[in-house]
Amino acid sequence: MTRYSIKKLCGMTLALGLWCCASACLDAQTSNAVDIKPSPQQVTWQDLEFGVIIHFGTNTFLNREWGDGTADPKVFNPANADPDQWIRAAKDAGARYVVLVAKHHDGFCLWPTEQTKYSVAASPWKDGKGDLVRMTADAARKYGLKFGVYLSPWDRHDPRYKDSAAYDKYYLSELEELAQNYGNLVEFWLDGAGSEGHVYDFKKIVETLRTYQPNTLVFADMALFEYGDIRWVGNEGGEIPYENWNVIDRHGFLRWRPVEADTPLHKKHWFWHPDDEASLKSVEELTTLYEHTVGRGGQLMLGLAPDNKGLLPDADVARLKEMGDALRTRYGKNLALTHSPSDANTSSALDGDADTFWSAPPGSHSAVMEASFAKPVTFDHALTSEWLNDGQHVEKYAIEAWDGKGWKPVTGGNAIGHKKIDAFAPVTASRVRLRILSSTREAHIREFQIFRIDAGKTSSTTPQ
Ligand code: FUL
Repeated sequence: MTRYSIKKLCGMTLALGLWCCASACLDAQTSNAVDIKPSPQQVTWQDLEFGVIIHFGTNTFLNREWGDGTADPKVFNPANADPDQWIRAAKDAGARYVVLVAKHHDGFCLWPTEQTKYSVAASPWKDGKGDLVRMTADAARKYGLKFGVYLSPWDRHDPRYKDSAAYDKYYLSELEELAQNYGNLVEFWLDGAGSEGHVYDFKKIVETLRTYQPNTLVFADMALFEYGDIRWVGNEGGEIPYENWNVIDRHGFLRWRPVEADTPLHKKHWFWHPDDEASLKSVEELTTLYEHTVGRGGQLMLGLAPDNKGLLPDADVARLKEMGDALRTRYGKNLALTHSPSDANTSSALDGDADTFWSAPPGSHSAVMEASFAKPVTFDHALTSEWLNDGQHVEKYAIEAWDGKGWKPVTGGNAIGHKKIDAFAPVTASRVRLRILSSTREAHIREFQIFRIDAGKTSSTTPQ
């Protein structure tokens, strides 16, 4: 049986490695990269764009980020644990999926597992009869969000952790409970923190997951070169470096690996801490996070932390709503919808419908798509989205506006991918065009949208 030892990896180094490696390697890999497409599950997941990850456990009651596994389960006693409130707040922000940390590094389980006594069953909460995985899964589904779980491989409580084979057995049994009893899981989070040097049987872990959950995507920042369906961005700051390519190599395993950027709502704090209002991110920071993650073709995973009563603090709930309102205001009025009549192909990218797309001529490697308007429109942001089912093809693009005499550059970049948001100084024009300057195959554009967001802002969301 193949076994793997964990090593935390920075995805972007390897991503860049694909595009920058020596010529023989580059030829072999890029010719294959063009052929690689996402699975239907990855396509569906990428459309979710924005999720939340929820941390709640003994740490919440002990003012800790990383519990050492010695906390008495009796400290876990929230007076009013209310996953409905958590999920409503996440939904207000615009999130479409939720991952619950079912077990963090301290080993304490939020469901009444039969595999250890170190769980909510040993706590006074609901007289040991509660199940937070069940409550959170139910709440997520009630409000239309997808549900997934995080099960920390690193376990600082369980004595079996010292013995890899015994611990694998334990971990697999925990996983079987989660995979069999809580409905469809959208994502399974394998966190590499703390596991350096430990050997896990990941092949078996993923096989077991797939037995019960064939559609779950595995998030992995560790040595799951063959299996990881989602890659870690390499930082916890909510920043996806541009350019962002979906097909990247991991130790010779070239796969479609979309990126997820996890970052907490409170700076550097995944768990709740008393008197921590000052670390709450501002609305501006949150919209920037969105634009530097979703706006660069990846997924935003925002960390939420219920307090020791089991509720998200009022300030967090209010901030999440403000974030959602700000995003709805910024991207709620797509000026491209007011375009003059055009051919059906072009309309498919200007119609605000992500299920239709414009196609460049078959076999082409460059093409132009134009939107014209009866009256000039003023805009300072553009949102472009590539139809990825057939692979990621656009390598270079430009957005241009007609000034009455000629086409003038507005903005541009290389990768588009799932979504690309560009910000620029306001432009007024009655003709705007998207030029695909280079694509590996003919380009497919789901959406080309323009917005007037903040007059006067000139900084680009794309690092130059
Ligand atoms: C990290 C963990 O060590 C943090 O505590 C948190 O759970 C974060 C989402 O992942 O690796």
